[in-house]
Amino acid sequence: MKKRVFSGIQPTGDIHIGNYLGAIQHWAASQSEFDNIFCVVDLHAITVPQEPAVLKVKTREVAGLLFAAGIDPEQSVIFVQSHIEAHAELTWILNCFTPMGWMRRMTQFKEKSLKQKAEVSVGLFDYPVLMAADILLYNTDAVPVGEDQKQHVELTRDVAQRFNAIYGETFRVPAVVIPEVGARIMGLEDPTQKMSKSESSGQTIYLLDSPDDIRAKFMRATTDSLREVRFDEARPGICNLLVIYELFTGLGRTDIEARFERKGYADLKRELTEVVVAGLGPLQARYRELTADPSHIDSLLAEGAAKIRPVAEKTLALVKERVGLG
Ligand code: ATP
Ligand code: LTN
Repeated sequence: MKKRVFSGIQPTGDIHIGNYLGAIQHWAASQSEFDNIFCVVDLHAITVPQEPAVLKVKTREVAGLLFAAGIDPEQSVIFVQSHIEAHAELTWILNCFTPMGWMRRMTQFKEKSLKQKAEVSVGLFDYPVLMAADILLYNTDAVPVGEDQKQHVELTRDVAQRFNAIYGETFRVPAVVIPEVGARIMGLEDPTQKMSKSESSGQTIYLLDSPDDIRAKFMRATTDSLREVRFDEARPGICNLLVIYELFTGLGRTDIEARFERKGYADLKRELTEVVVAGLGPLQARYRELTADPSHIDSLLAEGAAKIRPVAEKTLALVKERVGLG
């Protein structure tokens, strides 16, 4: 039996190379080894205000980009979270088994709620429990995510163990899988902040950016006043550009440093632009093909949900039985 992998991505804003290098690329590369489920988490998206029409469009766009990045519907399931009601229902049940003290420690909530101030919703606070429900419904073994989601997967493990301790073995306890390189791609203007969908466009290279946009953003990227092109974590700007170069070329670090030995930052930025434009080109072309018929993505998503709904319903039925509901 193959191990079950589950991961999710929010249909908010535009997907960027941080999402790609930290998560999506790994999901696509290891597909044949695992039994994979990838979820477009629209219920997570509404934890902050969303324009309804935009949310619908973005949900299809994100799904299209996952297929374009090489996720094969024959090998992996891609579905939309709100298409399977069990996610919301299990969240409620898990809420009743999650201590407030655990939730108050979640750093992403603290950061995001600072930006939102008084408007911050109960849903944003509860976001990690919804994520736990996503993962636990499918008997997940491994959750491949970027660094920022590690704490949420750890909470999922704690909730599963607590529930199992009270009611007996019910949930499989998942492992978090973080890539060694690229787990935290930084912003281009401010390389001390992670590249993020919710930041300004100059910080971020989007998967659907044109070659001109990519060039302009890399050329403006913040570096430092030194000259040497080296992987040095004390120099976050140049180090981040080099990590992106490393991941798009697959070259080793010593080879990369040797290549830029007698060159400057402008050369690195030029070559980086070339490899990223070339790397994203085929993905962008596949995305255009896939979305030429707008109903195509919808039918793949409906098939995905139909295929795995029984797994979610079975877990939910077991949980309700254990708790004494119904
Ligand atoms: P937002 O900034 O709006 O919270 P996001 O850019 O973090 O969104 P998500 O949909 O939350 O995007 O994340 C999808 C996947 O991409 C997750 O596994 C997440 O850990 C990963 N990821 C997000 N940003 C980065 C980054 N800068 N570097 C590496 N991985 C990332
Ligand atoms: N919270 C995650 C997205 C997400 C997820 C999941 C990831 C929702 N449910 C389950 C892994 C497993 C994020 O913002 N990146």
